[in-house]
Amino acid sequence: MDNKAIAGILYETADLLEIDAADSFRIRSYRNAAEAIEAQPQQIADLISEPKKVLEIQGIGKGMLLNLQEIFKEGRLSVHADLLKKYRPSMLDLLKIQGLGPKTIALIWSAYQVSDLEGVEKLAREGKIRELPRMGEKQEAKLLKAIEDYRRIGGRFLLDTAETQAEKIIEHLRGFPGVENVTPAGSLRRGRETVGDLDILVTGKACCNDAEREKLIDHIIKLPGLMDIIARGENKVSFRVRGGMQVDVRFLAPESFGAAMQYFTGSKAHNVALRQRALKMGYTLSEYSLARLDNEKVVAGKTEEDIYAKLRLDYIPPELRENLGEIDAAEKHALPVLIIQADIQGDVHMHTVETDGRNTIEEMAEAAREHGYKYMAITDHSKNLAFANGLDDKRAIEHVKRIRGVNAAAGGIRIFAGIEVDILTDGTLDLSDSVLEEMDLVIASVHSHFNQSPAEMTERLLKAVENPNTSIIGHPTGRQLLRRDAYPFDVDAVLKAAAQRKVAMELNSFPERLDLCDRHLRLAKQYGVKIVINTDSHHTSHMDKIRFGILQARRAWLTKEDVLNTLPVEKFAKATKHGWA
Ligand code: DGT
Ligand code: CA
Ligand code: CA
Ligand code: ZN
Repeated sequence: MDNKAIAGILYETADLLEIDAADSFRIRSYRNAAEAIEAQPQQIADLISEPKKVLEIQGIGKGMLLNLQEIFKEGRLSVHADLLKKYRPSMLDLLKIQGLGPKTIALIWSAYQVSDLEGVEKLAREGKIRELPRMGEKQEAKLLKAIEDYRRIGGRFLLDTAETQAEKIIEHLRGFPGVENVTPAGSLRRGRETVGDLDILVTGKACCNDAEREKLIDHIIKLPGLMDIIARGENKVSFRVRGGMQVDVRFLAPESFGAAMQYFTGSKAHNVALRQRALKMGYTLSEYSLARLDNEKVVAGKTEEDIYAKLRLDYIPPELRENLGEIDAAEKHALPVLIIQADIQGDVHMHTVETDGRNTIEEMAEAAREHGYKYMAITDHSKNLAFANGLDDKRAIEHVKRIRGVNAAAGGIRIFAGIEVDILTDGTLDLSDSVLEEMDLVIASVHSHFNQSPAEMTERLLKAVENPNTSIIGHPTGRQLLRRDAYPFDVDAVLKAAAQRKVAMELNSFPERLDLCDRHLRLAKQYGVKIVINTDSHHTSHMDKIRFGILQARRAWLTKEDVLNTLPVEKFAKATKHGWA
């Protein structure tokens, strides 16, 4: 069992304990342990024989160790299994509904013995939810809206979930006789912020011969975590894995690999436009090849590069294939030189144990150095975020001193002393001006009262942009993918103001956020607003997530020049403190 699976059991146990109205301390201990295990670079499976090492992990005490030992010995956790027997697994789905907490779920269960989505929806439509204690018509209507939202976004997955699943499949097929290449295509390859189903392409000798292909499919369906087979055909097998994701695996002959990559990478809109272009030029483009219309002679198919070249286009990176002008630009040799991860010189949004991070300044600095960064910034929370132990003026100043101390001792990396300060409801910032002035870098973020009117939220953000101490607006729209929509506000107005004041917008790389999104990033570029790509790391292991941000930046046609943290250290320092040149 891997760390993610263990964390999954512990998270579920915490949720079920909450429905069970257990002691809050106990609930938290499960959640803390789950978080710690999720963030642990080493597999617990490798450590479990040495209890001492497991106990060294912050957030795991003696009681939790016993639980972990039970998981490895029995393959299950009895607390978890008992709770699932007492309640219903469907309650865990209900918890995903925005605003439906464990207490309400428990209440609905005890009043109506209903525990599933359809059942709760029916109760709400019949006006039975409003009759429960502390509920009313308003809460009932909200619940119906939340169920609708859940249905709308349901069935899609975060980019990192899809990537992990793709890697598992690639790993499973590595070294299988007759398999040469296993490559993700579809929305994952395009780096879309969420993925519907996973498209995997396989080439090699094993794909070209019926008997061998059957053996290959027999092997594929032994994939750990495979739940059920949806379709098994000659050229394709489709199945569902634990967690609900559908996977389409296709088998291809090497001579048509490029054509298939092109076709199955999509997007559909890009493919349609490309096919029309091919027809106009006297070709037909399919998943097998690019061929002449008159004599069916194949002119390209082995590689994508050949296909684009034959269509007299520069190679179009997958992230741009959305039919948003890329074909025109490729024809005119006007595609942008997209930013790459190696352009990033520093990650400037991260938290430490001083607030809700899991590592120290030194540990974060070490990790940043390992990433090859020339600089970084520690930006812990401010006091408005009480549950994160946010800093007040006094602690913020002390923290700055500590950061400067570590910076002075650190070799090879510059550590900026920063803050992620809350933007309060009226647009003022959560710390005194004099304290903010002391900072090398100020990220201003909204973390509360997301339900203000669009006009109020616009005012709030404009005021934060106008504040002379603000360098960057953090995760500017507040969305959480598959969970919470962006708070509505006038994006154009805020971007215009930011361009004028030279306040940068963050691209937060956390797969749950990816905020700004690709569309808004492109808009920001049009307005002349610079972007800073950050991870918002709360643990050293989170710094890797920068790649998801890079993908979105590329989807937005951003180049190195559009992103401030590609600048060398001194230029970056100046740009954040005094505005870019
Ligand atoms: P998703 O799965 O919703 O995140 O998005 P995609 O883009 O991965 O879409 P998907 O899985 O339906 O198909 C993968 C690519 O294959 C798609 O971008 C274009 C191509 N494709 C698949 N099926 C069709 C089809 O029936 N017609 C056309 N024109 N293209 C298709
Ligand atoms: Ca797909
Ligand atoms: Ca598909
Ligand atoms: Zn934040």
